[in-house]
Amino acid sequence: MSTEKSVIKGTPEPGPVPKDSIRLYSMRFCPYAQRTRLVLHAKGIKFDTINIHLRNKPEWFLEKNPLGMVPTLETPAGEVIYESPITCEYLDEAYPEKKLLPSTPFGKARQRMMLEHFSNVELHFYKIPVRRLKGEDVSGLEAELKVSLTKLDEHLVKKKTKFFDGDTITMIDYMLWPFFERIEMGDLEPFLDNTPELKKWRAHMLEDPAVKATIHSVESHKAFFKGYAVEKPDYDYGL
Ligand SMILES: N[C@@H](CCC(=O)N[C@@H](CS)C(=O)NCC(=O)O)C(=O)O
Repeated sequence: MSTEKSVIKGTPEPGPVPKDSIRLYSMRFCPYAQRTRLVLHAKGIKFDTINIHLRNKPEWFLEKNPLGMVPTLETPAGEVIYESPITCEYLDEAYPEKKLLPSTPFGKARQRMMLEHFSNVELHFYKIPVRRLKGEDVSGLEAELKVSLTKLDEHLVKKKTKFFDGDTITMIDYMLWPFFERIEMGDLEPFLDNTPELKKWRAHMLEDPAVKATIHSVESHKAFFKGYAVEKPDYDYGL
């Protein structure tokens, strides 16, 4: 079973997850759910998707994940996994072909540390444009984002590689990508003017098949954001 339109309270619970598959509860414009979608595509995992209406959630979804958040994965055995980095690590371990995380403990720790640092500013990609629309002062948030993007750029300069952990794409690239896909959504492109390596990384990412499979156009992101910013998100925009 797979749905595109988001399901609401009162929608019957979907049947069990087929044995050779995994299920993703998602929302089409969620950057966190996109992380999981990127990993599912990159690893060629068979999955179905159920999009949840996050303002009118089905009761059975809240029973599976009391936090009521996407991404949430469900396995054929009825195991439920949530929090985007955890879902992605789970997939990398449960489907060992084409590993996305490094094999050494330090390699894994290095990527997790990078993600942890980025998590302090990831929501700035939303907060800055929302607050700008409300006419609020965003100079503090802008300064924080600038520092963080400069650090990412410096990392790429030092490493001299196409991606964050080498010349091939790995988990950390997929964890960061959804926010950079949305840079035009919030008119944040000027932030890349002083980070040329990050700009190049973005161009390399756009060539990746998993990115291509999960991307929304700038126009769609902008249209979704317009509703989101005034607390009227249209989860089914474009369908
Ligand atoms: N820390 C979570 C964040 C996920 C998240 O914020 N998802 C949003 C949609 S983009 C959500 O499910 N919101 C529903 C709610 O808060 O009720 C993760 O990494 O998975």
